[in-house]
Amino acid sequence: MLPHTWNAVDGQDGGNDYYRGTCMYVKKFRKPKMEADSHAVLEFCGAAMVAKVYINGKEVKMHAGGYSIFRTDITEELSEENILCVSVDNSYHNTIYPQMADFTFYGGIYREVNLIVLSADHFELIKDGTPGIKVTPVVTFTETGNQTEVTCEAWVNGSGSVRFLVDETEHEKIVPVKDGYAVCSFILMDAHLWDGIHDPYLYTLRAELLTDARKPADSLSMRFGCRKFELDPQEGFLLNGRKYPLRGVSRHQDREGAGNALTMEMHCEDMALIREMGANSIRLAHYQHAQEFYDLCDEEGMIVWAEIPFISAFMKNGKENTLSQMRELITQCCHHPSIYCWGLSNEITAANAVTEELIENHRELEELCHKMDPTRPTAMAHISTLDMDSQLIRIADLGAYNLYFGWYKGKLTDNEAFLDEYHRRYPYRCIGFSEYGADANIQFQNAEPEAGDYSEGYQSIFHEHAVKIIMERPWLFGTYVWNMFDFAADGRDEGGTHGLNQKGLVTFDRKIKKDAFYLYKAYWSREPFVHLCGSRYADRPEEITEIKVYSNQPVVTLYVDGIETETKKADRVFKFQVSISGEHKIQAKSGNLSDEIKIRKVSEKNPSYVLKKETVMDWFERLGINPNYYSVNDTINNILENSKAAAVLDQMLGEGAPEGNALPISENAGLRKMIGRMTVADVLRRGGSAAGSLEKINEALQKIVK
Ligand code: ADA
Repeated sequence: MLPHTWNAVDGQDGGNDYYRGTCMYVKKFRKPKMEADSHAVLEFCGAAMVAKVYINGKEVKMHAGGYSIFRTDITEELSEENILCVSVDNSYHNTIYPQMADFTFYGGIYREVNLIVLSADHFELIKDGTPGIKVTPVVTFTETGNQTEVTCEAWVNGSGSVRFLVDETEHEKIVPVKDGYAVCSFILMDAHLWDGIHDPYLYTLRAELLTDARKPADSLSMRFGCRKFELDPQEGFLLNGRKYPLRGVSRHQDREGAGNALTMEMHCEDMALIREMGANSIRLAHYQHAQEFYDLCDEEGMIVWAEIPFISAFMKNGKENTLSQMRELITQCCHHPSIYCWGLSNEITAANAVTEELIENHRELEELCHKMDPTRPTAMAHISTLDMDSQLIRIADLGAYNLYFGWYKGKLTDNEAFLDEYHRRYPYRCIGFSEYGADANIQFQNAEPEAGDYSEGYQSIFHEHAVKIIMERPWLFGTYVWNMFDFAADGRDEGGTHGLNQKGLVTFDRKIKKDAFYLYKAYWSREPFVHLCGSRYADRPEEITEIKVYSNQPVVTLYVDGIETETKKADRVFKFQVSISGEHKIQAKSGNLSDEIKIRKVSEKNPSYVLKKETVMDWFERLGINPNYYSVNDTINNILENSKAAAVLDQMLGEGAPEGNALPISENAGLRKMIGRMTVADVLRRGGSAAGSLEKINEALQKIVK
């Protein structure tokens, strides 16, 4: 049954051991009803990563890239009864992206497959998965309104002419097909603008292929929106001439139990949650998402950063694949009014240095984007370790940094210090904050949250800081919480769970909104609400506990056991100190809005609220580990603080590293983010290493005093 992935379970349970290989999908089908000269085209909306399509034993198509649409004409191969075989392979390839990244590379035919029957003359659908037509509106503001030029293009196999209609009858033109191509443009005076989340108005273009026959030989339609995006280093983002800072979230497409094989309901649920929070922009990371989701962004007025999976580790043989994935992304998505930029790469220097080849790859991508789409800028998301002066940064039109100060390392205020420094040095360049966030497992609760405890409370503190510094910096053209949803990264094993990146504001199953979700809602949404934080922090050992409320109302009153206790005026974050003894009902009210939680005073910390650190494997326990010396029970981060111990790690973990992962771990920021908080023992066990290497490395570490 499609859509399907074979990694819905093993890609989400940790261990970095999910099946990466080839599977074969087989289906028998009868030849569809078709005229003698008509065509049958097979459409795949997503097969990860490499697909080979066979009809009746003959290979008809090979496609490399797990996230884009591809089609193939199978007319010639069809018999009355047919066997379709598709081999899909998500194993390691040093030519296809992604290969190293912090998410699971699910394998399978995980989006729809369709069989399309076309007349002899038809719109082109094969090249780079083109939709056959293209529409490009360019808005120019006049003194009284706007004048919008809408260019309509069509690619045709066959001859005749194309009738283009905007919204059925109002604007109509018929143009002859010349060399398989037809183009025309319309001028819309005072077009109804597509205006972000406030008024995402969409027009529809219809194209009909006219031949001698009475009815059109083929017809297609496509929605479009008329809007003007501008980016300015000082003003930030402008929509239709007015300042419109992009404040949003990143989204990975997968979810618990389903992997990347999604239903329309799931896409809609994701969008509804993002809308509820009040975001106006989404970074669709780190690859091309389903057309259904870009459509939802168009409909809901979300402004979108679209990108290809050129990520983490540069592969010298991967250039062709970056170019083909970008060609497909732009060809298949450029009509979406929601998209404002094409993302060339993400943290591409996480595992390697900036080399000439890397620069050249980016230059070619940049050129391709501008050639294919002169209307949109390109963007790159950099890792914090990339030098602000690097020539790599100058390649894309928009620069942006993924910063995690206050989570992986450093302190919260390092984030704004970094961004301010960049803005000071390069006031003429646009800068965005492409990722920031902290992991939170809703199980972990305490009164004094701190970085690294994976508590829901620390995630809230992290974002309270982040949202504030973002508000104060309107020149940041776009900012993106990493991530809207928890997502699978099978290589992770941390934070009290396996295989999960828990930086989501909403859990992997979309069922629980973490407290930080409501913080953003308080800043961004106009829907009045009050939210009491800490509903999952029920057992509290402290005598005086902090009760925190997030709200977009100016005044909040607190009730303890039904008794009015305190009224506070504050800006979105309201903090109350409450003495507790026994069980309490806490209520927060503002006008007729209210929320309620139950807490109780306990004598000791509830142990299930605290992340348990895994320690030694039993045979080491028996051998005895000297705690004054480094051992495999130390975390990678701790070990890297000591140069001698770091050298041991670099040498031992470096053996057998895959291609691209060229830097030793001490310099490999990407890898360090993934495994820095894990112990060496955990990393080796999870990687399936033999016990021998664990012993060998432990022996070497035990010689280095702490
Ligand atoms: C990087 C990367 C993301 C993400 C993040 C994290 O910034 O771009 O894919 O996983 O790290 O959570 O560490």
